Amino acid sequence: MTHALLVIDVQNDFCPGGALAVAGGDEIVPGIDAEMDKFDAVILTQDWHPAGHSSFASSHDAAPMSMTEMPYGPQVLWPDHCIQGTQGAAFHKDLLVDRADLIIRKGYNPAIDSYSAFFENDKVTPTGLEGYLRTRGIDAVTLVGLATDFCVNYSAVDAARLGFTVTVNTGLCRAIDFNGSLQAARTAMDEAGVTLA
Ligand code: VGL
Ligand code: ZN
Repeated sequence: MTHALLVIDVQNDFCPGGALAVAGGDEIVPGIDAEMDKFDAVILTQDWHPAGHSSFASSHDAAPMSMTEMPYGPQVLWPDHCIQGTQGAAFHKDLLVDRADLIIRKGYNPAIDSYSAFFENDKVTPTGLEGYLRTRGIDAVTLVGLATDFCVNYSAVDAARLGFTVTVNTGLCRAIDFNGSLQAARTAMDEAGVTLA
């Protein structure tokens, strides 16, 4: 198999001190760096929202972590995070960004959030990652990064549905774990045929 390491959203805003900090988000960075040499390709994703993005609670006069209904379905309203060009959107300083073959940005469409590295939250608008993987002959992906229950989960489930062989290295992921989201994510990944290692 030709196997890619898919490093999801290891960005300052998801690390302690960031706008949407995930507990222990920074702890996984050395372990992720150490994995890179074991794969045929290293791909990073970068959450990359314009200011005033529709997934921000501040755009709806709503409380962060409340829910809203979007044309494409229910959406968690997040604190402002990963705004294009800001330090919060930058990768953690210790992540070996120079080792990446590809950096794929997502969440740039003001009207649609994008948890998955493959499709926006409408589940139909592609990011282009599927085509990149296929044209490079990559048939297996291992996911690591942030957050287990959102962007890692959605990316892993989509990869499995697209026919890739998918592993999530849970030791190199950390979760937001809000309203049962981590348990729901584990179930969704399991049902999609994702290997949780
Ligand atoms: C993420 C919430 C909002 C993630 C991104 O990377 O898991 N979560 N944007
Ligand atoms: Zn986001």
